[in-house]
Amino acid sequence: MSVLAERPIVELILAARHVLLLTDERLDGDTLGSTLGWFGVLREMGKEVTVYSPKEIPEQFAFLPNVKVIRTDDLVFADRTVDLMIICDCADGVYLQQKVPLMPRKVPLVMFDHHATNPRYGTYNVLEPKAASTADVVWRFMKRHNLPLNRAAAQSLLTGVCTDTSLFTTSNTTTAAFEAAVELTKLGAKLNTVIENTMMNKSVSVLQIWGRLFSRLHYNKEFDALCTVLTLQDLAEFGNPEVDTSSISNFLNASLTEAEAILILRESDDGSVKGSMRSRGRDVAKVAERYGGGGHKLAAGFRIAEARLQEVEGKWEIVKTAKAEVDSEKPVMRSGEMNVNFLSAVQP
Ligand SMILES: [Mn+2]
Repeated sequence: MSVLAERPIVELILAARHVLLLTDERLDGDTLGSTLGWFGVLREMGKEVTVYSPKEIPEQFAFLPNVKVIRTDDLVFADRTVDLMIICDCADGVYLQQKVPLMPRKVPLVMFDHHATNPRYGTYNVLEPKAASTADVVWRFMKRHNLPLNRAAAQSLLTGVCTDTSLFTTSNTTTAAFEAAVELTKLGAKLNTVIENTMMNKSVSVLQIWGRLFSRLHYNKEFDALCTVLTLQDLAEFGNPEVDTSSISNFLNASLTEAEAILILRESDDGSVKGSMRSRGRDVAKVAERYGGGGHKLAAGFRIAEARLQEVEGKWEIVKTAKAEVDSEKPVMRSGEMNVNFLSAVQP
């Protein structure tokens, strides 16, 4: 988008008195970093700013500046003074369909993102599908329009750039992402703070779970992917530590060259099974979309509701739970569309 084409967005931001910032449901360094980057800039501009997340913030992001201002209660949507919404790094905006009707009046939504599958659901959309992170999309926008970046905002944005590129190791890492990182560092953002808090600081129990997942790795010929699984029972055995599956799939994708794709299936305490996919070439977003998910060509995910993982004769399968079977009118898994066995077999 040109500077001129973005003028209406800048006018909205300049005129806004109370901005509601929104994260994605899937909380990662990029959605939080981009959102808190906006928080710093908008506060610097003297605006009232409320930040909302549909989920509680994982402990690993406690280091982010201003993270404590993030609210998770729906009351934020009842506030009459909100006159602008900004959402960052949210590929579909689906959760907003429940939240926007709670608002007392119509408020424009500006969306910043880099997911190629994004349907441009905002009133205004700044979408760069080739960008390595939403954080660097946001940084370029702020730079183009001379918005006042401070050190706290820079630290948040740098976190987004670093985490979405696994510290500049993924193939989606662009020159523009490096440029953003250099400029943000000049503003006082610390790279080592990001590394220590996102790549390092693993507890013994988390590494033991990583070990269990590694021990289950299996090359799946039909899918041409390395697969592994994580069950709720595994987590319980190690005292239910917070485990970030995407960092495991990033690590495996960066470390293993035997397969083109990585798939981690994980039971979630909401009764679903989540799939986290990474690829070195093949378009895994297309695969994820078949299962109701989405993402990027090389990094995508999906969620299968009312399901769990089960080992049957040495093979892991996604099985429907009783609730789903009762509601047979609406099958969770449609046969033909969802051949789960070939995706989840993890034993030779
Ligand atoms: Mn992102």
